[in-house]
Amino acid sequence: MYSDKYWEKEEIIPKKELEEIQMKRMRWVVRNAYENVPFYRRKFKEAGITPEDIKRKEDFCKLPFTVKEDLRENYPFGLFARKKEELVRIHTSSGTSGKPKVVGYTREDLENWINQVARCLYMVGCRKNDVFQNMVSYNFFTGGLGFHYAAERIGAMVIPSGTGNTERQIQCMLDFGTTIVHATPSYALHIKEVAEGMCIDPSDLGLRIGCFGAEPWSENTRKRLEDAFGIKAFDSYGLSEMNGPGVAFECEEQNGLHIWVDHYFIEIIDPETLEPLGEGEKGELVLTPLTKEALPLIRYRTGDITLLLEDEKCSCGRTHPKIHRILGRSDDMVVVRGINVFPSQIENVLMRIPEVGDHFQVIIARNGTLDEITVKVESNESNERSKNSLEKEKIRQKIQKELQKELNLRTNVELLDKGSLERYVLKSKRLLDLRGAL
Ligand code: DLL
Repeated sequence: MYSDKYWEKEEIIPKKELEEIQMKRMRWVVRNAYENVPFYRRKFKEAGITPEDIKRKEDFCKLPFTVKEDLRENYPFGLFARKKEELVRIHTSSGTSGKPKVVGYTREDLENWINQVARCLYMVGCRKNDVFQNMVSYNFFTGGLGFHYAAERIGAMVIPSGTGNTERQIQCMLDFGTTIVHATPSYALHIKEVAEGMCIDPSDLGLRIGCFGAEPWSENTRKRLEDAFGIKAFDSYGLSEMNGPGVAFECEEQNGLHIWVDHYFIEIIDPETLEPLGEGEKGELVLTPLTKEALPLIRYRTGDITLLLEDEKCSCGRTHPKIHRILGRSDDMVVVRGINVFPSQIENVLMRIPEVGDHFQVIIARNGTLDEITVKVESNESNERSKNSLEKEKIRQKIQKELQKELNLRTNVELLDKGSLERYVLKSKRLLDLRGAL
């Protein structure tokens, strides 16, 4: 351990030194891909470049992009730069269609990854005497083992409770003295509800810190979680193709996520023109892992929309840049009557309305030639205590008005009783686009 405040000295090295490390690693990663992955050798040839052409940072944009389809088409191990016998683990990530993406790790890759996630956990205050309850899936998903080994490395006591069986999760918190939880934000909201159903005030569970991620969530959801559990809630970002969790994480400022640029080279591009965008411009995040031996993905298009925040010195002392919380995925963004809408925008509006419960669903359908958005949203009251229909109609109209203000779009709002919508233990599915299904 480096000091009381930081897990690794690399978190605070001067920017200039960071850039030098990046350049050195970039050249290594390009060579690793070119020499060991026939797919990249072919792509480089097609682009008319060799690893020797990559000398400076500016040269990097000559390199071809890698997309999710490339992983699927080369299923299972076609993009690996190491032989199977050198790998010590694989994970998979299933999308909405086709074959899952398979990602692999050498021993060195795992070492790096564990330290990256440990960096994140240490940054938000996880220490040796903490009890860390890991409420995400351990099956194939990177979130389970990724956090598990990192919390162990710090020396915290890990409860590998996985997903589901919510009442038992709550009992574990009480019996074992959990201080830090890790879950998707939507599952955390569900835990809150189940605890209340067990007549337990979530703030009496004794939790201190929540690490939430793996799906988009909003500032207002953070507020709800922090208020209900009496915790500090931190946003955690990552993706299987870049090891898993641990790519970017909030620090105590809770104002943007530090992205570890000694391990990832980052770019933000316009997803339509593929042109690079500058600081403060919203676009698609493109990542190149700089230390991964087994799977050197070059300029990987994540599909995630964010922006690079202004390069001010963070009060936590870390020198790594920050990105805005993920606004949504480019394939989650729906264009309705010419207007771009992200489900996370809708979430942010709903979660600031006190009469609204924690769960909602967005349905897009075509009515004749016109696209319609329906927002099904639960009230914060249970069936028995429901308001009369006049009061309900007033709330419904209020929600509709707030959404219209934010989205510039009229939506149909249906106010449902608490408990009407499906609950998810891992990633929630809040957007249902029925337009293609017609
Ligand atoms: O979700 C890795 C992870 C595990 C991250 C645990 C955080 C915590 P995948 O299943 O491959 O990996 O999904 C990656 O999830 O491209 C984003 O679209 C989305 N995502 C992940 N974290 C966030 C976040 C893991 N904090 C995909 N906010 C990514 C918004 C997120 N979206």
